[in-house]
Order: sequence, then C-alpha cells, then structure tokens
Amino acid sequence: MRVRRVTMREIQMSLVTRFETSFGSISERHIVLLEAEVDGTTGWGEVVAGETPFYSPETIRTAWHILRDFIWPALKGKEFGSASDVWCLLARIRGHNMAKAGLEAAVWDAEARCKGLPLWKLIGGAREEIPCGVSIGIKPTRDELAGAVQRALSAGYQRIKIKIKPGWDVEPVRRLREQFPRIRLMVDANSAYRMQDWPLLKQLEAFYLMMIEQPLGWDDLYGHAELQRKLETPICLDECIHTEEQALAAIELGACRILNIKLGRVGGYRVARRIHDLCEQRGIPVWCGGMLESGIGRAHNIGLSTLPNFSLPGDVSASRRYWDEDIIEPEVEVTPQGTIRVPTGPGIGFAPRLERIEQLTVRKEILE
Ligand code: OSB
Ligand code: MG
Repeated sequence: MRVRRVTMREIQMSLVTRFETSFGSISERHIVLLEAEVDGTTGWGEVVAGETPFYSPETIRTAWHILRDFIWPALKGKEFGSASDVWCLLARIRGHNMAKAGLEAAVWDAEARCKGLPLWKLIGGAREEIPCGVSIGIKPTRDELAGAVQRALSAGYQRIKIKIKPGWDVEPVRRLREQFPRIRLMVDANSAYRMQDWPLLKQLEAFYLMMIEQPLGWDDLYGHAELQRKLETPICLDECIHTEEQALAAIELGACRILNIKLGRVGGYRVARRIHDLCEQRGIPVWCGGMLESGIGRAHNIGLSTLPNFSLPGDVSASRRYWDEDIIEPEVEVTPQGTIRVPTGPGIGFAPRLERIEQLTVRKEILE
C-alpha cells in the first residue's frame, strides 16, 4: 500500500447544545478531516484535537502543522503492508497522537474498503451492536441537568455520565440519585480535583457510581493510584493514558480499574488494540470515549467499540445529540434499547457527504 495524496480540511459545525466541562465551554466546533487516497481507494479519518489545549496539549492547529510538516513527509512515497504499519513509519515523531490517529484511521478505512470488508471486521471486532451511553455537560441548574438526563433515558441510553467540577459535584449527583435511583450513573471530572479534595470525592461514594473518570491531574498516574486506594468506586482514566506503556503502568500501580480508550488520544487503532488486549488480559474493562466528533470520527468509534473487551457502554451517541445535520449518510442512530447497530458496508460503513463537507470547509490543503 502507498498513500498517494491527503486532503486536509478544517470544517466548522455548530453543536445542538453548548457543552460545558471543567476545562471550558464550547458551542462551535472546528474539526480537521482527512481524506486519504491509498492506491486506488479513498479513506476518511478525523483528527479529534480540540480548538484549545485544555483537554490535551494538541489543538487543531498543532495537528495541521504536524500533519503537513512531519507526518506527510514521513509517509510520502513509502510502501507498507497494512494500515497497522503506519504507526511504525511515524514512530520518530513524538506525541501528537491525535494528528497521527486521524491519518492512520483514514488508511484503515481505505484498506478495509479496498478489501471489501467492514473496518470493524478487519480490526477483529466481534459485536454487531454496541451499547451506548451519553456524556452530559455541566448545566446552569440542577433542574436542567435532571431534564437532560430524563431525555437521554427516554431515548434509551444505557448509562449516564455527567461532567463535574468543584462546586458542581455532590449536590447535582445527590439530586440525580434521588430522582433516578436505579440508573447506571458515572461522573467525569476532566482533572478538576487535587489529592487534598479526596474527602469530597469520598462523599460521592454514597451514590454508588459506576466509576469516577479522571478526577486528578492529566498526567498524574501516581496520584490516581493513591486516590484509588482511598476509594471503593472504580477510577476510570482518560486524559492520563496516551501509550501502551502508560496503560501498563496505570494497571500495575492500581491507578484505575476501568479504562476509557479514545483512538485520538492513543494514536490510532494499532495502539488502541494493544491497550485493549492488555486490559483484557488484566481484567480491566474498557469503553470508547468521545470527543464531540463529527460522523466520521463517530463511525470510527463505532468500529473500535466492536472489540470484545469494550464491555461497558461508551460515549458513542446518535448524530442528533450533537448536530442538526451530520456529515455522513446515513446518520448514526441509537435504538430504543440504547444500542447502535454496527454497519455492514465496507470501510467505516457510512458515506461522507462530500457536498456538505465542502460547504462547511473553512480551510483546505492538499498534500501530494
Ligand atoms: O472527557 O470524555 C471527555 C468531550 C470533549 C473532550 C473530552 C471529553 C468529552 C466528552 C464528550 O465527554 C463525549 C462525547 O463525544 O459525547
Ligand atoms: Mg473524559
């Protein structure tokens, strides 16, 4: 295989509802899409970096720069056997996992299309339907939060995650537990707490949460290990895990009992699968995180979620939760049972709507 050409596009899309986390609030997304021509086939990938470096160090602009000035030169003209080799060709470039993952994913899509296979089968997926959860942002009031939870439950979603931050934690969770005593509920702090806040996190244990996601620093494995020893509730790591080695360290240290895997954060399918396999061997359940992706990134998340150890509902939700109109055909839909049926067509199994993508494009560059 050889990548002949990559079209980079930055598109702009408005979220249906403003999304607030402990690190910021967003209503307009800028997303980098990659269209890769691999031999005679086209594959699509999405760079999940945000507009700001508040979730991770990468941004859409650093990704653009690294793709154009380093990733493309490392890949251009190179012959390789499978999409799984892309990671090795990029090994000299340290970090920038989201930029790498976007292109790797596009090559996987192309390889699967070329072989006439669904991408999820090519990566070894084993599930025809995936369980879905929702991630609900910080709301102005507890009533609005309860309303959003009720709507998600009515739509069928199997588990509810709410974002927390200091000042928006114990009381909103208490309120939800009063109204919804039996739902599968969890919280995500996006690194908003310090070790000395542990008594407050301990108070959350009264509400039998499925897990607490990333309470401490984005690179603080040791702190999470110390905190996990004080808590009965499983800690789930997100921001902390960028490599297979960090996943191993987290497990060995006891820094988490559950892992959130995001393709972008770990640099693509190759590493995501290795972390998945490691967790499976160690009895650590995983689930697929989300980054407010467009349909392209979401389609990849659906594929990844078919691997056997993705046993917990992920943040993989329907197109309409994010966008009035998505950029793929058909849109992603969630069944009343809170699942997504995995598509059976080749590649990601959804068709990019090129005309709509062009309309939304604010920047474009062709690498060849
Ligand atoms: O921490 O999982 C996170 C969105 C942007 C950045 C980080 C996170 C999130 C979400 C949204 O929780 C998940 C989704 O795409 O629905
Ligand atoms: Mg998270």
